[in-house]
Amino acid sequence: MSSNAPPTVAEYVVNRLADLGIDRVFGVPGDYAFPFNDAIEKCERLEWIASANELNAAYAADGFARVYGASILSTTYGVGELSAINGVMGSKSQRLPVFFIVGSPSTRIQRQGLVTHHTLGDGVFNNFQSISAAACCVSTNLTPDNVIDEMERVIRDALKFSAPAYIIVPMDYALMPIIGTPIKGAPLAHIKRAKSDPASLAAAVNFVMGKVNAAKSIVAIPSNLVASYGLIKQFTELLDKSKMSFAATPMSKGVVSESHPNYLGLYSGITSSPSDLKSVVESADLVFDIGGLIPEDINSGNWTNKLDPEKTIVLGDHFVKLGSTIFSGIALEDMLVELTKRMSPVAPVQTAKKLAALPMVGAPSDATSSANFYPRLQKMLRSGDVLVAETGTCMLYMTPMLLPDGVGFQGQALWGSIGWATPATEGICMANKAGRTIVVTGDGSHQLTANEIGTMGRYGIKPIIFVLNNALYGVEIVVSETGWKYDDLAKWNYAQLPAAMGCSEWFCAKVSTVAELDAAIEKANSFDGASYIEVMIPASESQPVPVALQNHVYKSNIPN
Ligand SMILES: Cc1ncc(C[n+]2csc(CCOP(=O)(O)OP(=O)(O)O)c2C)c(N)n1
Ligand SMILES: [Mg+2]
Repeated sequence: MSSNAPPTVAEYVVNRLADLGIDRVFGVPGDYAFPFNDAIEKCERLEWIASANELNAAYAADGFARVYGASILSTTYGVGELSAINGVMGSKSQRLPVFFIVGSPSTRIQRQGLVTHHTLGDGVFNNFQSISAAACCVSTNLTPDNVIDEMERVIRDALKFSAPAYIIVPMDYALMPIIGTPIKGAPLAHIKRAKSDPASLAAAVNFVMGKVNAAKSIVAIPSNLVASYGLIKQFTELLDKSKMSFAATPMSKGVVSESHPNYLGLYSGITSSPSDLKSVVESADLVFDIGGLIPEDINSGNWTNKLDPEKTIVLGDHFVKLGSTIFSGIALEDMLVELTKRMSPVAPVQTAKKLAALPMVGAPSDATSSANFYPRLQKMLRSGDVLVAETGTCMLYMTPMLLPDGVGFQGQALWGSIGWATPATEGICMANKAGRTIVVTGDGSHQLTANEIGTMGRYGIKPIIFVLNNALYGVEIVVSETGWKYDDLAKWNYAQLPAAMGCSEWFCAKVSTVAELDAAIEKANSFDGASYIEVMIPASESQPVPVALQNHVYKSNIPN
């Protein structure tokens, strides 16, 4: 190809996405995707990150998008894309723009009806597209003459709805030159993702300010969408100007620093922390639900959030709503900016109880346990760190835990697919330039995706990984009863895994006493490299919760 030749479809796609400032692609190669694999490897702005499998790649892309704002995932047709689907669905639930590129059999093969690998042998080539597209908010089937327009549409919609985009390209089209004039895009930070109807915006701002001026007590609750849309700065400016008190939910924990002077704690119904935060939020004259809170069980204390719809203003992604009053065509960003201009300081609200650091317990010779592990985890965190929480018992301990200044938090409360945290940590660590990435995972979850450690070692990233070894799917016992063999795990030697996967420079330890845990944390804190610490947790901790609480949580409280 001479330097003046137009790019191929594959080259155009990857370069147009690199314009967004995304600097890597997570994936697994495959023959139908070779034009993309080649184009990515040739693109100086992109690095290929070879994940151990497509599900891991999707989780890693999810993690990267949580910090950078968008990411790229590349798989082959059928077998590759279907393996990635669970991870991409998780990104859809978390509202993350992941560009999901799939290479498919050439149109020449398709037109001849030839039976090829990665098909059902029926000569049908479009039966997986609807499955993959269901995990996305926009999808496209590219050709040389639609690729320029289609890439603009796909990028615009993925960013506007903050959700994955599916891009499928037959192999022969991927290798053809594009037809038309290429478009050079802007970096993500310079893109306004949604625009407002000016009249709707003005009316909504006036309406909201009327409610603000009539309220004596106001609480704001940001959702994860504030982070997904890249609006943390705008939201923080609103907090600083208005002095509004705010609470997080499990899904939005760590979006704004928990040491912010206006921070109240974690609002999740009867599991709120501090516990009186539930009544403080629910008795406020006005609540700003920023982004749209998701009333999912874990995010709402098993549906025990009781926000009065007549006192809760939802600043949605493209609307503003209070009760039956709805303003449509309003970008969340514009609303935050306009309210910041208009709002004066409001009276703070307060909880009687304050969140505090966990008490440091445990003598050096004590066996490691949840009681002595989490205070030490909390103490080791420092500004810039991102704490990643896997679904399972550790999530229950970490969501109420107060985070030190400037510490981020990532979990998957809504989608809750165990195994997510290990590869997501890879993506988060690669995007997080501010500090360390520290993950806590249960052993059962880790067994699903532990092979991504080899990829972490290969690319030289330096996460700190805690694997809690109770040899059980412990949380399942907590929510049901002991004795089922299906909750027992194969007994792995976790601390030996990194070495077996080629991570020869890693600091690895298995700790079963408090003294060993303290020594391992001290080493990880000072070690210039990745650390992997296997912490023994007694299986006896995972006892069933009292029947009354089980009934409350899992039976009586389930809405009809
Ligand atoms: C993909 C997937 N499969 C199954 C489940 C059901 N599940 C939820 S938590 C859990 C057990 C987690 O065990 P572990 O990671 O060891 O954490 P522990 O509670 O023991 O600390 C399982 C199997 C799930 N959430 N996601
Ligand atoms: Mg376990």
